[in-house]
Amino acid sequence: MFQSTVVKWILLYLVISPTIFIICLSDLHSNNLLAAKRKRMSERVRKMFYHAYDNYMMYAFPHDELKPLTKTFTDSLSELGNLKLEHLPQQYNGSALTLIESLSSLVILGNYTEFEKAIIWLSENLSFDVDARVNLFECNIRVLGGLVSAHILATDSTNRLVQLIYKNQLLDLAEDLGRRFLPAFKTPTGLPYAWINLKHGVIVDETTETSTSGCGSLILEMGALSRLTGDTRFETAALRALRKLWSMRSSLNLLGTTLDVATGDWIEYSSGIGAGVDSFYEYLMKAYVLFGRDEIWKMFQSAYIGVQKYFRHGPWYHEADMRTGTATYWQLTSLQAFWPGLQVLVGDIEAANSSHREFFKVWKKYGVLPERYLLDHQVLHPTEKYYPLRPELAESTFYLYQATKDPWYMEVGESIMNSLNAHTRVKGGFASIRDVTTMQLEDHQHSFFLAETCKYLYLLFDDSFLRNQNYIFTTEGHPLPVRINWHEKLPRVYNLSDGSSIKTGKQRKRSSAMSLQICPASMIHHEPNARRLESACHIPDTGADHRCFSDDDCGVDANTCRRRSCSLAGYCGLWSLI
Ligand code: DMJ
Repeated sequence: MFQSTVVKWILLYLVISPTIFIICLSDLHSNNLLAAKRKRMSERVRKMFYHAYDNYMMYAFPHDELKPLTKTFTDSLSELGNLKLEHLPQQYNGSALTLIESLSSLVILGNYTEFEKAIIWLSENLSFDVDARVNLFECNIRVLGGLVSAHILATDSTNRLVQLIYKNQLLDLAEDLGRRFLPAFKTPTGLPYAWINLKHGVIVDETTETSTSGCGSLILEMGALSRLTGDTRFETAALRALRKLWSMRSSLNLLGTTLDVATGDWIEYSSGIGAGVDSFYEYLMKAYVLFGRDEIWKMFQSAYIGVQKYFRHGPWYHEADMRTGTATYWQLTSLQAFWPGLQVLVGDIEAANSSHREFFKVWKKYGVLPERYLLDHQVLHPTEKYYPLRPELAESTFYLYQATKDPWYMEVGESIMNSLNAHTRVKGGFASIRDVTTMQLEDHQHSFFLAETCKYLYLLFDDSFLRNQNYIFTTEGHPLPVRINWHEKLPRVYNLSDGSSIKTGKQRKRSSAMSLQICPASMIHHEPNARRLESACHIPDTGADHRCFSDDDCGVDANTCRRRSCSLAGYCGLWSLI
């Protein structure tokens, strides 16, 4: 009896062990295949970046942006925010905008030689004492953000710079620019003018109209500048504007799209998560991650709930009147595609995934994402049929891949890359698309193609840059490290015993800002019986439309690990905080 049991076990062992071995081998094999694919894909993105960069350097530098069809340039800094570039000034000859926007991407690609060369050139040649009327928001996210981020990357502990004895030249330039911004905030409300002349300040009879994103998305760059220089005026001005803006919200915690900085009155009451508002939400969440202010976290929570409650319809987001919450425009705008990425930071992974899928379907339908798409009729907007090489879908794809490690997102990235190469790549760089129905091109390579589109695609396939440091990315894709000494109050996950930095020496973990700050949930969605792996801190999304019915559906908050509850509107959250 005993002997026959032993024989059975031995036989079982002989059958099972090779099977396990084969399974392990095939796992290993598919992991290797995946790694090889990631490598191949990242090399393809690298080539795309350099095709755009080299052509800019050849035909446009030191002007602002490349015109890839005619192989010439445009000094667009003074017209950013106006895609038509109608009123370019005569006496302005560019600020090497695309080079500034490329700095952090060069570091992420590991090209420190070019990074250093660019720093030397900018240190010796860049001046903001120019008679150019610039859009404060655009100049802040592209130029100030580009310089501040590059300064940090030039001075962190990685010793990237070899030849140069770096003496904070980029920070000096950033500080000079920041000072030129300050007159814009001298309004009765503290809300900044949308436009400022870099040499002369606010011009006479300047328009007092601005947008919510225009005055509510300055805190990351100006806050970082204050932390780096010790001059608190930048952060104070940006924070004051943000507080004022927030005080103008409706009882539904909604904001409008445009407003008057002199009176603090709303001009356009309809708003959504796209153009004119988008980065306002993004900066609340990211400012909390970067500076750890509870005040901003509370603003974000209320604002986020407002969005989910009044703008969301299944996976889509329409616009609504801030006073009543009544739906106004049923339109997808391509800028909205950043939202799933933000939701990953929040921890709403399933909601992020469902919206991302819809955006990608529209991308597939047209080959790229049109600027505006009418949701109620599922057709293109009659005039806004363009695609100016925007990054938002790639950005969300990167965040979702980081959160889930689902290889499906790599397929999305590959498909985005294929479309860009098929439709927008020309001999002289990458051109925007004027009309997605004809794929007729526009002679403009926007600087955000290098700052964001290529960067997010690259990070999707090669995230080694994120391994040893937690970063948040500004709305223009410039990384800012999450530092303990910038934090008013650290979320518990950051509180390490040595107190010297977020992660040092042996305590270093292979995780990013978002996986520490937010719940690292992973799931495999494309299978019929989706398998879900959740961390202890995950916020479960409930039901097909992500709404909860009872507190039990809500799980635990990713930041505090406190139990969440179900709101009257059916959303999970830390409601006692609000
Ligand atoms: C970028 O300049 C920034 O992402 C901004 O917030 C809005 N979108 C453009 C690119 O589409």
